[in-house]
Amino acid sequence: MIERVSGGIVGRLRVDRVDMREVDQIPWLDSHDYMDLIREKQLAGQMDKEEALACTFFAEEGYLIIPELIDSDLLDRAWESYEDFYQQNRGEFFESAIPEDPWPERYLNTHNCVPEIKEILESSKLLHITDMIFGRKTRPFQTITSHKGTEQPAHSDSIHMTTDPPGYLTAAWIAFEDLEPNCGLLEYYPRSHRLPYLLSDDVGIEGGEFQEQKYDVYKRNYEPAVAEVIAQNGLESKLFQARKGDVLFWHANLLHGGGWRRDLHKSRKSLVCHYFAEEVRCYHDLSGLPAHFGGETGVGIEPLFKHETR
Ligand SMILES: O=C(O)CCC(=O)C(=O)O
Ligand SMILES: [Fe+2]
Repeated sequence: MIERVSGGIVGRLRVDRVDMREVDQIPWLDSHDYMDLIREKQLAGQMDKEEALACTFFAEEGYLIIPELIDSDLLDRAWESYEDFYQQNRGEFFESAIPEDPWPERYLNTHNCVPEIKEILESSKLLHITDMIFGRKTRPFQTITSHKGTEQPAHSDSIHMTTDPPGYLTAAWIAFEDLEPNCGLLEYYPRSHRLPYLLSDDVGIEGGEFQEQKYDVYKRNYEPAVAEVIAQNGLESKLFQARKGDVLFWHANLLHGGGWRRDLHKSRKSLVCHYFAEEVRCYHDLSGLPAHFGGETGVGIEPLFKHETR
């Protein structure tokens, strides 16, 4: 369990900072003295001014947006290959349960089947930023490709992709097209990464329960607990109104999800790349099992999240 000390008030969000005794364990941008550490790197010529500003923003807000980071041409090639793959393997994809929804469900680890997706996952443009965020080398873990918004309720990825020490996960969310506001944009809660991690034990999910009940117990215990954290701390969300090639990186503990798909016909072509850092333990907190690197190739993701009519 990480010990935390209260660090003050920012808006209505209480800011917790990890205890200094853990500093050599935790990601450098999570430490109390991240400002000094960033300045030291800059003075040592290991980081330019733009990178220092990006690190400061990430440390404070828990996310970072880099416009047009991925080349349009690579995105077009990757999506074309993914579409071909989808057409040839439709049986592996879950189709939407909602008749008026024209889009298939998400697909896991597409990089194992579509070389251009692997090229994006492993691109130096992304890895340069994730290395910088971790202060360590990055270990690419997983990709999720989607034609549409997920409407996934707010969560921190640390319940799904956990590290010991905590915080050594980050994700890059990449838009393959200019997005329409009604498509169910990515929704995130700035600064929520500084709140305590909420893991299975904290929400009363017992060992073995996930194996038996799968996401029923997650929905019953975890999601309401996150909703309560949001309400209690008065967290306000932002929507990622992305244009093609824009990338949003989020912190291991930043709360996020998929916004309301007001117009089911609007696509939201996107890719999420999840990254761990090297030399940390990587596991799945809900089941207690080690993270499965390179595994579960090409698995269509069952629609876990019901479409909301608001
Ligand atoms: O794309 C979204 O709407 C959310 C995806 C997400 O939460 C994830 O991949 O970790
Ligand atoms: Fe997530």
